[in-house]
Amino acid sequence: MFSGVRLARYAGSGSSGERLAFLRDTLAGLSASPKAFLPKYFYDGAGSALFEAICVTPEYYPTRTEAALLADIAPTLAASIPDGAVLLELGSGASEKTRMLLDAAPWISAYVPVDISADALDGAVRRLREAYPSLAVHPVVADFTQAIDVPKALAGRPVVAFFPGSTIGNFTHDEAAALLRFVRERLGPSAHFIVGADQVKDVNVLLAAYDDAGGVTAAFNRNVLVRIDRELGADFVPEAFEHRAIWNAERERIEMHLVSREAQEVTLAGQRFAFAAGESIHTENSHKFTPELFARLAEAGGWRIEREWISPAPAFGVFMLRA
Ligand code: AVJ
Repeated sequence: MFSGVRLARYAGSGSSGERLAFLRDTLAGLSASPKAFLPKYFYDGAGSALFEAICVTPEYYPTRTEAALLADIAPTLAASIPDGAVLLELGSGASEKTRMLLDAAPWISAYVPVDISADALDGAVRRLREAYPSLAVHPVVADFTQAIDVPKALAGRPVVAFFPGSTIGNFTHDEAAALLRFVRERLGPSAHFIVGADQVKDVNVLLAAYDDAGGVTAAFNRNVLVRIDRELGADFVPEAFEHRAIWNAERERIEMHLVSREAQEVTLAGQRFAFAAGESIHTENSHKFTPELFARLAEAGGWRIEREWISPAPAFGVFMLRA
């Protein structure tokens, strides 16, 4: 089995294909109008660590709310996890919530964490192997929208996919339905899929969660500029951009932006990009759901909802889907 360290060398952001895709997407985003980046590029090592820091701010309720809900329902979830199942997690990051399932269903035979950040996977895998010595852990460094593969060594075992954290909120409704369908097609007709989806709620609660007083979310947002400078050789001055979180009521989503404090120019790969004062780069969407909306997307993706749980306020949903 590959160690996390070797995987990092194979397929981490250090590989030239990854760097090229990052450059291509960043150039396209800066050429677009309005300017926009893809949220998956937040997650270099520093960005993954900043996200973990966001999760423990007082304002960012999703992580602790979902964790409390999962702790409550873990026995029920476990009851539907087949003996010897492979647990496949999309965007596993630090794999903290995973432990709740592993503890409740010790008959899970293998764990396949899929994450775009080799650094985040490395640490998570090291800690999990120590805590669960009899669990087979097969980390995969990948963009889960492009590739979801159960390692060949585990073929034939029942698969339970796990997609917590409302990461699905990063996608538009059409993209989310397509992703749900992609997972359904990759995992086959016997698959189970446990998805966490944050719910529409009081706008002030939402805005605070994406603009914490300690400035951790602002640092997370600006870190993508730091990363573009370091990995792609651009000359962004991160502090010349202001972090902004807004609620888009029509689309029911929080948007994060980086707003240019003044007119300025930035150079990337020999191309110059002009910013007007107040012009923004749209860096992330975080869609919020109702049970009805989530059900519609799940059905569009070929799933049916076997059970759903919504926490007391601040409302967060966990959905158990069957193919
Ligand atoms: C990891 C995508 C679920 O959208 O809430 C946290 C990322 N962005 N604060 C989210 C995030 C700003 C987070 N997801």
